[in-house]
Amino acid sequence: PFLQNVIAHPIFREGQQRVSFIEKHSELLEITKPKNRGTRILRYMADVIVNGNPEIKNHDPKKKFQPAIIPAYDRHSAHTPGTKNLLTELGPRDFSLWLKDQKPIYFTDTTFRDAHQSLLATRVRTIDLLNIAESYSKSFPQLFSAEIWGGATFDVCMRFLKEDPWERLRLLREAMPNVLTQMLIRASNAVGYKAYPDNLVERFIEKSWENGIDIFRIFDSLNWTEQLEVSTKAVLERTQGLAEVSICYTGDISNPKKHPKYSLQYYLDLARKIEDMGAHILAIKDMAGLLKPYAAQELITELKKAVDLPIHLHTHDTSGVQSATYLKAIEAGVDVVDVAVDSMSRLTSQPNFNSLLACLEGHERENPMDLAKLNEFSAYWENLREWYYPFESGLKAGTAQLYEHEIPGGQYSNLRPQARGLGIEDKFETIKKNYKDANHLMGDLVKVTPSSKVVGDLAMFMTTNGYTKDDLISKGEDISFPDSVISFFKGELGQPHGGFPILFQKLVLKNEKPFTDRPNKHLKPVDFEKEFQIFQSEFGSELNELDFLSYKLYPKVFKDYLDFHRDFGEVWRIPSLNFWYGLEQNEEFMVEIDQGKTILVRFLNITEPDPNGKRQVYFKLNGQNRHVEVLDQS
Ligand code: 3PY
Ligand code: ZN
Repeated sequence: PFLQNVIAHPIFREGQQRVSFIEKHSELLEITKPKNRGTRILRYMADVIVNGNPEIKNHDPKKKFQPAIIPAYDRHSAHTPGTKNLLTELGPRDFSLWLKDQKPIYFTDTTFRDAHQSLLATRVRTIDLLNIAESYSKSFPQLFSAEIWGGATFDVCMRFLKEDPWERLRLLREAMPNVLTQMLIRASNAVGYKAYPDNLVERFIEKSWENGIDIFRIFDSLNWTEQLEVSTKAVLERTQGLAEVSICYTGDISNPKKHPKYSLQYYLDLARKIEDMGAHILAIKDMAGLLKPYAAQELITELKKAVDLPIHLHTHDTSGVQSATYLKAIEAGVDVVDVAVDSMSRLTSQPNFNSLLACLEGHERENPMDLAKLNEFSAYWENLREWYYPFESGLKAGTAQLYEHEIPGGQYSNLRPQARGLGIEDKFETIKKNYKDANHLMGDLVKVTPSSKVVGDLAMFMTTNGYTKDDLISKGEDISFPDSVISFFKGELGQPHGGFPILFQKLVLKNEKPFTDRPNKHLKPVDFEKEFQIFQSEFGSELNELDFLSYKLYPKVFKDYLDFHRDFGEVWRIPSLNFWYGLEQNEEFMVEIDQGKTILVRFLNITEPDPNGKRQVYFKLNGQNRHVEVLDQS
């Protein structure tokens, strides 16, 4: 390696300096360990060929996939300046004033995050997002923002995709420098399912900004403003990004008799509190798609009177009528709406971007864009979506059943695999009914991660044990409830609007005492300096602060990810069809293992298992024969 360093050095190659060359260039002695990237990729592929990807169940090996074609763009042209450039120029406060003054309707594209979280259980991999990111941001500089991060992506990246979420963020940011990037953050629960110490959430926000996030959509799963304040303050004080603070919408303001708890007044009061916190944008986060068209008209009209903030509307099209909600909201003056490229839209995802654009042609709030080009992106996603077919939820059409169960879009697509894991997929109808009953037992909650997960856990618990709502009440004293339900009733996610239902709370907690203040107050702050040192000595000095944050948010998931990464390397670079389904005999594929450095892998053949169950998998890597030994787990 030392000789290679010398020979590769530009000065040595040009032959300009021979005397004291080595003494003057101490970097020649820095011998980096060979990375064995190719070998690790072969190791992963051999394992998938022998044992399959553990995430893929019941794959039909005869299934044919079509290529996903990246819409053409000029690689050498600069990006047209967009909203990101404007934010840099104006700063967040003036940007917010600018937005409020705009007549055209603006669009946030959620395809890179919520759409696939809601349709494909968050499984879309970085490589498939990155492949079109530059083309997309060059084609649509008029976008308000692209939602690319946060929500469930952080966890799923590490847990199932074996990717580093921070790397995803940096890569997408680099590819989309002109439009605002957006993330979803669960206030004091950050991108997790429980409360974290305040200083951890604050540091997480700061690092998210430094690594590429512009808009922080902050929500609390119980709409508890005390929780929203910590994250909002962190965005205002530690970043130059936009604090977009959310009201989570539930119930139905157009039917106050059926839903007295969540009235128009409730939402207006929340909005005023959010404005007082110093938010730059108000989001209406309709995570289940319950906001009906005429309710949206009323809500937006009244919010516009109540607060001076621009309003950003988010919904899920589970009912099938949410484009009508957008039309009414647009006519009532909403500033931005969330949409997804058409082949990734509707059902539990966002309304259809392409169709909405077409419908608004000639409208006084039209924001013209190149629809034909957008349709090319839809074609990319249409074929790509099929690659992820094992993760589809099975929902075929919009459903009014939503108004009964109120399951958020992002949770719906996950509920079926969860049920499958518990062996109760055939009871999906009962699960939905139990979800509704669990919600009522828990006091009719705002249901969004993580409160929705608690309701889902109780529904699963009822289904696996055959309990009805009445059973839980009559036999509750003798029932050990799921941990997440106990934690919820202890107040560990905060205080719900209207308080806890006391009787059921007592049945769940038995003799434990709940607390009534912010759960984060009970958590010890992170001692960053000390804990980071311990982290590095335990896991490796090459790990950085971002790894440390991933670890603090998801200790076990991070440890597993790290072990996997050490064995198999940067698997995010493997094309998705090969990552999920392996390779056919004699099939080959290319992997860019570093910028401009590509390897060519061909799968040759595989031996029968030896008496110890081991198989040899033979490849050609850049023309050279290689083989990997794998234990057959079958
Ligand atoms: C999330 O928290 O991940 C959500 O998408 C909630 O709607
Ligand atoms: Zn959503």
